[in-house]
Amino acid sequence: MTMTVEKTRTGGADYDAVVVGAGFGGLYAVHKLRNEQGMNVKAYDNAADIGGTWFWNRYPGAVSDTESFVYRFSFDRELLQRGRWKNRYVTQPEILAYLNEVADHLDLRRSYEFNTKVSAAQFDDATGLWKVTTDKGQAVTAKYLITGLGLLSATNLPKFKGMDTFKGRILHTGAWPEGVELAGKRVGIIGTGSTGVQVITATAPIAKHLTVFQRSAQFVVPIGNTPQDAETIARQKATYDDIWKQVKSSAVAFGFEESTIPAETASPEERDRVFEAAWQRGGGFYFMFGTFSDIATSQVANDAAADFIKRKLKQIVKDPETARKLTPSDLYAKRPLCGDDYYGVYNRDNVTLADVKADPIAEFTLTGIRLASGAEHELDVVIFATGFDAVDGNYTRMDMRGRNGVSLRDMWKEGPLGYLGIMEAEFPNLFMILGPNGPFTNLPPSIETQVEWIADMVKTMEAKGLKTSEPTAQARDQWVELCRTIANMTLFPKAESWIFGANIPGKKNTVMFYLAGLGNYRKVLSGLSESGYPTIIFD
Ligand code: N01
Repeated sequence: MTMTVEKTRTGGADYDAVVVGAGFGGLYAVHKLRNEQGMNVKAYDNAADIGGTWFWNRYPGAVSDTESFVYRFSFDRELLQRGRWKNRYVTQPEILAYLNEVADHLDLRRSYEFNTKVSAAQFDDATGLWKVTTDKGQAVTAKYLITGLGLLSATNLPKFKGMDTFKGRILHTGAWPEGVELAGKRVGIIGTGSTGVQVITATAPIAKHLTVFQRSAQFVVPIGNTPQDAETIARQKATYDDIWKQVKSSAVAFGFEESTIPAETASPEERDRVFEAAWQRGGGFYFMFGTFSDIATSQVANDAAADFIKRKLKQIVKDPETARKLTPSDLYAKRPLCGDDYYGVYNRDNVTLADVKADPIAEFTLTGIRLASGAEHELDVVIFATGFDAVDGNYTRMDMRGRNGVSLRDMWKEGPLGYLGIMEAEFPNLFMILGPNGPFTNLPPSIETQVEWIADMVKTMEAKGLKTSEPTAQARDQWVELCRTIANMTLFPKAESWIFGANIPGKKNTVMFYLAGLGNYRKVLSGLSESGYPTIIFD
């Protein structure tokens, strides 16, 4: 790619667009606006380099539980054909290397200022520009503000008494430093979500002793990770056009055909046959969406899937008391989890399971963790796999102000709103990538969908000489209501998880996703652009 220096075309502005984030979303936005539309783009990331989520989440065992062939961008044929991966699931170092390769291939790095956090963004009614302020005290103006802040990047670090006096090391999986050595150490892990499952299975074989502090027992199926042979990869590369067509018209975009057969109508023997095949195949989303079509919507189907997993757990875990603690008591309706022999980990002599729902963490001592019962666990390292203030957490931690100084934090205090997961009323020319009420899928295909729609709208505005765009409050409210209605057709709101903000004390439990799938979401977006954006106010 030849080096060019773009000139700002927006009168009175420092840049045409500011992009925040150097993950999948931000990188693609810089490419679309700068490389394809010739805009002068300034980009920031708080991290020291490219990668977003995959820069920070370097914990042992970090892997994407989406299969390697669809955990990447689809838009660049050359990059697709160059793609390298060893296993069915792509690891964090591989993803980070891939995103760096994308950045170099598309010459994106030169637009970025790293180690720079955007602390505030304010829309100026008089100039129609955004003023973006960083933690280094810089302030720049731009017509468009594109935020690729990540769905899961504001870390949730619960506070426990005595944490500051603990003599060992405290780490959060979402801000993992270089050079951590867990081998031979007494390690405690708090949290058993997707991250917990990965870090637990990776740590158990190397730690001197591992204590898992489990608050909620989880349904975990095998991931089925295997080396991927050259023939399979060649076949995937040769059929990418068909693969992406299928992915983008599917619901969860994981690269498998979702089932259309309800478990409700299947016999118990047939259900078990299908669940067993899925167990052998591996994959969390596959187990929930590839087996039967109604696991997430029918209590009968959900119970059948849950019972199957519970039976497996009982067969695998040798100690009946540990098996009892590991058995979930709620329904199977959180983000589906998968792991590499997760339940088998608890058969190891060097692993202890502490049920901190029954016996909560009372405090950190100088040398470990004491539970309410008085039981003490001596530890050298405590790993918090306690998740994130998801979806809106990154937005509300920033000071964002739209028309007439309206604060996003105030607007979203009863739960985030947002139109299409992309825009917000009274916040002109703000385009969020994976903002609230967007699709719940394998993320790269949803990110591409959103960035392409944003770039199209920007192109239309530039061609017509328009200054601002924002959704009507009515369209936004209707979208939020639609997301609620769809969510209530599923069993997901009945389980307590970050998907509804239930993991953060004090956070209002609310719908934050459009759960009707990527295919339907893409139809909504294309319908809007083809009909001239009837729900958007342009100025
Ligand atoms: O976070 P989580 P995560 N005391 O919120 C527990 C994506 N992801 O980082 O269930 C004790 O799911 C909490 O307990 P409970 C993926 O979308 C993707 O694991 O609230 N425990 C729970 O067990 C995923 O869903 C990949 O009762 C406390 C855990 O901590 C999302 O990230 C890999 C506690 C948090 O689980 C988030 O997953 C990894 C407390 N005070 C993650 N507070 C891929 O493979 C919380 N917990 C692509």
